[in-house]
Amino acid sequence: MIWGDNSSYDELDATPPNIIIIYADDVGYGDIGVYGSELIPTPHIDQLAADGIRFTSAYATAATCTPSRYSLLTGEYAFRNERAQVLAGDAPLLIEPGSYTLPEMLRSAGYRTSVVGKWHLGRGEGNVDWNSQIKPGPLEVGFDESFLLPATNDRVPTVYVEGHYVVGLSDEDDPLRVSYREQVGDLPTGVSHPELLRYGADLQHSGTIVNEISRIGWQDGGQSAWWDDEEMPIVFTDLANQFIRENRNDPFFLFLSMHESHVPRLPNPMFIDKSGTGLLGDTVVELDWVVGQIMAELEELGIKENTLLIFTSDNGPIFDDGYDDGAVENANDHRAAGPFRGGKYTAFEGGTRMPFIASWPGVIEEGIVSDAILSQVDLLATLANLVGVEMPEGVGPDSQNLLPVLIGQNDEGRDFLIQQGAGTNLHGFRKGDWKLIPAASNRPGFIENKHNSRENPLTTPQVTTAAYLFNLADDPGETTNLADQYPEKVQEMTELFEKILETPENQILPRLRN
Ligand code: NG6
Ligand code: CA
Repeated sequence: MIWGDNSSYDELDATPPNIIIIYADDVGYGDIGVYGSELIPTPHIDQLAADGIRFTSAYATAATCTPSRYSLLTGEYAFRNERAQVLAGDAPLLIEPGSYTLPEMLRSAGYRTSVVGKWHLGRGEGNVDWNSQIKPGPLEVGFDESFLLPATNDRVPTVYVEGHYVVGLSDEDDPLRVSYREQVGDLPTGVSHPELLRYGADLQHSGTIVNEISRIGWQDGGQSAWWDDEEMPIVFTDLANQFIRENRNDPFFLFLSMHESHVPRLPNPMFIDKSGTGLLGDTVVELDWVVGQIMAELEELGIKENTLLIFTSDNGPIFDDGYDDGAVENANDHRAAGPFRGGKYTAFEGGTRMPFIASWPGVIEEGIVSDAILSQVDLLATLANLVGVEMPEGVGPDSQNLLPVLIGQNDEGRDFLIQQGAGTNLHGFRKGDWKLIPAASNRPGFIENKHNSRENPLTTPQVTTAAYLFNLADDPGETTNLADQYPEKVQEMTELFEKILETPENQILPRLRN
């Protein structure tokens, strides 16, 4: 076996595989056919699972986007960095330039690296002028190329940024201005012109109207650069496939970070009414199409055998995240988080338990289902091992090398992991089949995702008074709180949990794994 011993591919006279991570936004465990979705057809993602391995206990580190992405790229739990929380669209870059990151690590192994799609990790140093060079950004933290929507599709600015520049700004006399404090310019907003909206929104999402949808924040000017939401999946897919084609003869890493099924949901007309569960499902069908396009490109170029393709998502699902898009009314009893409780923002399993599929024909056997526990924070150390890079001491402090697990050689995954809810104080802690939501995290935070709440989940305090303890083997839906019945278990797990809050997991684990 050539993997797992940090040998370099040169020594082994083998070609390192291309690596593609397709990262979905707010797509839940139960949104994917092979994970049990009956109302959303996802034939391509299902095929990917049939080609390779599918995990039932894979996790994002957090139940919101910015922290999960931060962990994926740095190998560090996001709660260790106070700034690693859902960022505004004009926030400065979250990852320190020069940090050790997943793309930087792969670059050191000779990979060409690209990120296409949603970023949401900030850029610049504050007070960004969108009309000139915007720096630092993805190019300063390990990517050779980038083409991105800066934050979320519900936040201004609604423009693409390629490398250091906004794409398509054409008029120097009409500069793009962006604010999260006050209205800039006098363009219609959701508040001033609700009659112009495709569908209504809460106050937070009632800023500047773009494509008949009001957004969070205000923008003015630079209209030639404003994106067309319905074209977005095609724009990203074409660019991703172009990158794949251009680099087919050399190892490449593509982080394709799609925005489906995040709000506002404006699928391309090709996908309208293609699911049995309204616009939420339609956007997942769109995402499945994207996955199919990438798979087809790999096949056509003859590089499928030598490509590790991973599909997963950044946090759990939510029906109503601020827009009246009919998601709740048309849900049709769809269980977006599958058998799990909660969803986006929550510390219950639905917040972070993700679909996670990996295919690498010839190495990963077909049709494996693994119950091993792994976290997206582990991809850094795992892929470092895969490409034969020895990581410097201290980097990726929470990242475990689970290469044998990822490629289906064994199922000795993690013993435990932290599942960060919304904010920095609400966590779940899974150890084996036990799941604790510690009393220590019963500070302001979002406990239950009601799927139709109009309270801002990031700021609305929901305080519970006691710890939750569940046994996931008997009770995957976290319905029965066993905390009173097993106080020693609560105590033991709370101690370990608190230790991890303070100490990089890599310093704790060697002892605990024995
Ligand atoms: C919240 C937004 C929500 C979504 C989320 C980020 C409000 C009331 N809600 O602040 O709509 O944009 O941020 O989602 O503003 S994430 O998937 O990128 O983390
Ligand atoms: Ca998300």
